[in-house]
Order: sequence, then structure tokens, then C-alpha cells
Amino acid sequence: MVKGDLHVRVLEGRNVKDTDAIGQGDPFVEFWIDGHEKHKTEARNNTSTPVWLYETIFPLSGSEHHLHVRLLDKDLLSNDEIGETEVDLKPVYQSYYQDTWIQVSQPGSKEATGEIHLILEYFPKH
Ligand SMILES: [Ca+2]
Repeated sequence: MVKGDLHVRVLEGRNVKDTDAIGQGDPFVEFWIDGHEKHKTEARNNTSTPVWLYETIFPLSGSEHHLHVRLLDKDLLSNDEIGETEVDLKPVYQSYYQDTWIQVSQPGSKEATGEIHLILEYFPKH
């Protein structure tokens, strides 16, 4: 059973698909791990290469297997989903550290609609 803390850093994005009619999108990221509260970065206005530099620490109970990531475009009325994905946490628990670019896509599609730079770090507790 995995015990300890998971440190999640959401650094930046690239190749973010533009869903806005005028100008570029205003991307932000929502993310959570199984059974934990959702986190949300600020939106970066009018860009396809946002820099968020958001970080948080999840205290693990031992039953967390995935990091859920959703990339959205902030709009006045309703936010549009750009893409989403799930990150398997097992490699992070095994190697303690993962610096990675993940791809998101629309549900049911394999076409990438954006990339997000994450650093995941696992601090075990015995
Ligand atoms: Ca927008």
C-alpha cells in the first residue's frame, strides 16, 4: 500500500487547441486524484502556450491510482473543455519522480488537443 505525499506541479502548456471564436483561448487546468478535492489553476488569457506554475500536495491514503487532468478554456458564460486524460500513478510511486509532458484529447478521440508539463513527486512515509 502506498503511503505518503504526492506533490503535483502543473507548470505550463503547449499546442493548446484554440476553441475561441475571437483570438486565442484562455486555458486553465483542473486536476484531482481519486477521492480528493479538485484543484484549479488560474486561466491564462489569449494564449496557446500558458504558464501556470501551480503546485499542491496530496496526502495519500493508499488507494490513489490516477491523476485526472482536464484542460479547459475560460469563457464568460460556460467554460469549454479542450481535452482530458488520466495519468497512471504507479510509475511515480516506483521512481518517486516524473517530469513529463502529457497529452490531452476529447473523450473518445485520440487526437491531441493540448499538452501539459507536469512534475509529479512521491514522498513515501513508512
Ligand atoms: Ca475563452
